[in-house]
Amino acid sequence: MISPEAARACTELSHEIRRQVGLLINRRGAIEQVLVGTGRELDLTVLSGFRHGRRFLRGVRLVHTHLSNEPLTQDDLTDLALLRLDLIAAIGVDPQGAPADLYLAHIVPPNPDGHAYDVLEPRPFHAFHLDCGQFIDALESEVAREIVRHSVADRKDTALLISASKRSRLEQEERLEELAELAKSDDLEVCETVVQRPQEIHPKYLLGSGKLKEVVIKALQRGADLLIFDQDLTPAQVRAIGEATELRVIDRTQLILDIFARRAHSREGKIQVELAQLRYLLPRLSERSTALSRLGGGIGGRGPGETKLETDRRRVRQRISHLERELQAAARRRDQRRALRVREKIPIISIVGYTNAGKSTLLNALTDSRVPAEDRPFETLDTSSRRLRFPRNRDAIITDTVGFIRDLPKDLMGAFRTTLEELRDADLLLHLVDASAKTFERQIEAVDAILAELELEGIPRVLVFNKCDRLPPEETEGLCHRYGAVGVSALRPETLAPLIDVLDRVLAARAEKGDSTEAPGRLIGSRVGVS
Ligand SMILES: Nc1nc2c(ncn2[C@@H]2O[C@H](COP(=O)(O)OP(=O)(O)OP(=O)(O)O)[C@@H](O)[C@H]2O)c(=O)[nH]1
Ligand SMILES: [Mg+2]
Repeated sequence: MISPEAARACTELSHEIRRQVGLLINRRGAIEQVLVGTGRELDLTVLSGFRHGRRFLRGVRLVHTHLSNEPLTQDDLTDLALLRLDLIAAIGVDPQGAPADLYLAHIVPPNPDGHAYDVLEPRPFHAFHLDCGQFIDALESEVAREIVRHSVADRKDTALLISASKRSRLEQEERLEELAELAKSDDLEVCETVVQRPQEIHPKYLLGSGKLKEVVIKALQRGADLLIFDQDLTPAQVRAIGEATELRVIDRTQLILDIFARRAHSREGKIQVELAQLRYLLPRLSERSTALSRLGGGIGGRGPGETKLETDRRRVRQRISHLERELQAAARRRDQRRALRVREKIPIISIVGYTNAGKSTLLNALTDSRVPAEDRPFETLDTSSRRLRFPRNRDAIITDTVGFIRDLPKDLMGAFRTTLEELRDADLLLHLVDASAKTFERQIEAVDAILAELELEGIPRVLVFNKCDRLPPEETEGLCHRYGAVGVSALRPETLAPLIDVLDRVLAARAEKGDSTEAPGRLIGSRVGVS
């Protein structure tokens, strides 16, 4: 650990000055730093200069004195885990200033019980013998093995979810549940959630620094490599939190962008997602470049980094305008299709609703189609249109489109504007709600808000509760009554008749108003026999 002479020198000095004395010792056994603290603690901020490099443990151990021969404190253990020290030891000081007991703790590899460290039984200093070099080498390889085993076993990134906001705890927890769904949908493992409701939001880290420590320790215990914040982070916050925790940091917007990038299949969908990603990236590039330009250097005071970032930014902007032009071209093609439909006077029903409400399932049930439907958010990004047969030679087109979510990221909303604007063509909006969702009321509000933002309030709307098979019939009835809505289960075609009836009546009324020569038809889903 340390030689009896060195230990004695420390305890005597401590005894004399009534302060803790600490030694940071590297793997070769050399003393890197001597620290002097208060009577109760040491300030370890100097350690932020020591990087881990590729190793898991930091490569230095801390041996320090405890004036009243007291055991390791919670702060000591927090420092151990947070700074990933090779180990931490306290040598108690006896009343004469000589070494008394030795207290030792070390980090343990990620484990199912979620223990971050192991605290050994205290022993008299002189009775304690440990070959530190060997011990730390063994520990390091064990940790490395466990980490590799973890990552090979599931191959998934593990995320820790965080919410720091002034909203109520309940609301934060609801939002974290949604965030967890999003994370799973992005193929991430969620190991833990952390909620903070601070008086004041910490401008640099969002979380208070105590909470941030807790986060790092939890991440360590559970083998998390990614932090996902429910709140939007500024580029500076992402950087600061990343540096303080040495973990990857993203926010909800970035997570949603990532899901969209995975799911975009059509050419237009891909363009829209790439646009959103570039728009998200652009301010972050400039933020990095100011940081780099401060580092300065280079001829004429312009660092090479900045020049590169200038080029990066220019390239990003060029790509953005290129993609925007492509989108406009696609929009023109769509306008032509629209003109055709208007000439044919085919009414359009658009299914809108919160993501995962069952929109694609309903489209499939009504038209006997095979649009992919999956129990995860943002399964659908591309608009699908299908024909619904009316009797007396009348048709309707029914469309299914990208789902909504609360606080839809601005960049996404912008990029998906063309898709969303297609909703303007609708003669009827079918607002589908997952009645079994705990937060369905807030989901309705979120959808209404987005429809208002898209200025679609003028289009007749039918509210439909889906997944009613999951509720007792009385509850469905009560809900429908309260909201003036129709209840269905898209998985059970036999429940769709009342909905078809309502759609029929609304469209018929609209047809009469718009074109009185046309007889109101009865809308029939091809799969659902309506007598
Ligand atoms: N129990 C039950 N599950 C349903 C019902 N309708 C849809 N689901 C399920 O809900 C999940 C989501 O359905 P989707 O049709 O993909 O939902 P969506 O609204 O299109 O979702 P996004 O495209 O991701 O926005 C799927 O697992 C469906 O099987 C229903 O009436 N009852
Ligand atoms: Mg869908």
